[in-house]
Amino acid sequence: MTNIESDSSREWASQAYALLKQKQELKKRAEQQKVEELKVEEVKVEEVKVEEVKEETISEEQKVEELKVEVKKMDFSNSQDDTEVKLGEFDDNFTWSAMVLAAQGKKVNEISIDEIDWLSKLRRGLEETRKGFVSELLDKLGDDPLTPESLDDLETLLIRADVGIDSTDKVINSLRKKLNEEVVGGEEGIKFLKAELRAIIEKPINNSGRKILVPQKGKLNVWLIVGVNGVGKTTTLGKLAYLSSKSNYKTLIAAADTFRAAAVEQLQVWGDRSNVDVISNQSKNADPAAVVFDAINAANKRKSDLLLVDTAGRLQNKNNLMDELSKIKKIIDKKVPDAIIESLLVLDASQGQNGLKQAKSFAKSANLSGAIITKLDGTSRGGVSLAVSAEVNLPIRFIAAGEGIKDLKPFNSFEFVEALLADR
Ligand SMILES: Nc1nc2c(ncn2[C@@H]2O[C@H](COP(=O)(O)OP(=O)(O)OP(=O)(O)O)[C@@H](O)[C@H]2O)c(=O)[nH]1
Ligand SMILES: [Mg+2]
Repeated sequence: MTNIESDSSREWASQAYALLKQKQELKKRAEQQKVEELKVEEVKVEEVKVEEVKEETISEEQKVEELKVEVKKMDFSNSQDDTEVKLGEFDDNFTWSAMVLAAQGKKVNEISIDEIDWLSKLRRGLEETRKGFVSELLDKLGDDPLTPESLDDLETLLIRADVGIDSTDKVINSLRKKLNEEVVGGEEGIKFLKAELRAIIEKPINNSGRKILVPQKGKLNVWLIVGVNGVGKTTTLGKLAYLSSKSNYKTLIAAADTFRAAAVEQLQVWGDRSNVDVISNQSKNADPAAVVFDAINAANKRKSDLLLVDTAGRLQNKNNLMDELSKIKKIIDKKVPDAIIESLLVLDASQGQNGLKQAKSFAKSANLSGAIITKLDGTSRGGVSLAVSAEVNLPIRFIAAGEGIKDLKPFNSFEFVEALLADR
């Protein structure tokens, strides 16, 4: 399905591209018209002002200069939308992304620039993982039918890509079984491999009973963002705040990492960008549980749907870290017993097997309900997502492939596996 060589696929993608281009043009024209209207208004106002100050000593010339500067400023602020995504080239990236969307049942006129942009980023992000895994795999498999030897090669490659022993065993065993029953061609082998990888990732998601994680309406949802230092907790929280407020959930942020220097300021920047308030306590050595206490009060008062809690990753040792988390949970249970609590572990994909260790250790003590994989851009260890699913039984809820506010999306196993094996 993602065979971008096929003529009909290209034709389909080219139609989607033309439609998007048309939409973008229309939007641009509408915006330009608005700016023109504003300019006319501004000039009228300035003309009145000029009339009024005619008696004064300011020369007409000076006034025109000031007016020019004003108009310039206005143009700048109008075009300043750091979240706007522009349509790129009609290239291989576009075609591939459009095909992945089509394979999931999207119609040609339902595709958005945002989706294309994200898929291109994900595909690009997983390039390093692919280089050390898929390209070699394809060379080994070639177009010939699979052999027991090629399965041994595949096994080594999967382990090297941080997929983990358990999940590798599962994949290899089912491939071996299939191979014993019939001849499996290279192309078919890849198809089968994709399905197996998807099944591994989807298992904990299906077990959880919820395909995607969204705040449940009518209740306070509290999402604790946990993980060791530097994995991307605060950044992830900022992106989640944007996603959630854009989706019309009343959102609030609790700055409960009171240990890290400037953590509140860092959160405030993200809060400002998505128009979400941050509840914090600026005093030195503030108690994280007390911040959460205040934040719950605020959330109740405002009838918030979602409270996002940033937590510390830098405590002296693991026990302190877990104690802090359980104190926070106790406060929530006590104050809002019917709140829906999600403990989401943030894992930095580039840490590979180390990330897996963190997941295992947090899963034991922190009662996790899901994982968020960050920094999938530019790492060769994206395969660790599979190990987290298979070995820790954690549903992956979101993934991030960049530092921008839009570089985090709900996890989609189909898209992830297609991006991982994008060369075929
Ligand atoms: N390339 C890339 N960088 C990321 C991503 N997510 C976070 N980062 C970067 O990772 C660094 C650490 O991010 P933070 O959000 O401060 O991490 P943290 O877990 O809150 O760190 P502490 O609060 O110090 O424990 C920052 O430079 C982020 O910009 C991502 O998906 N891709
Ligand atoms: Mg932080």
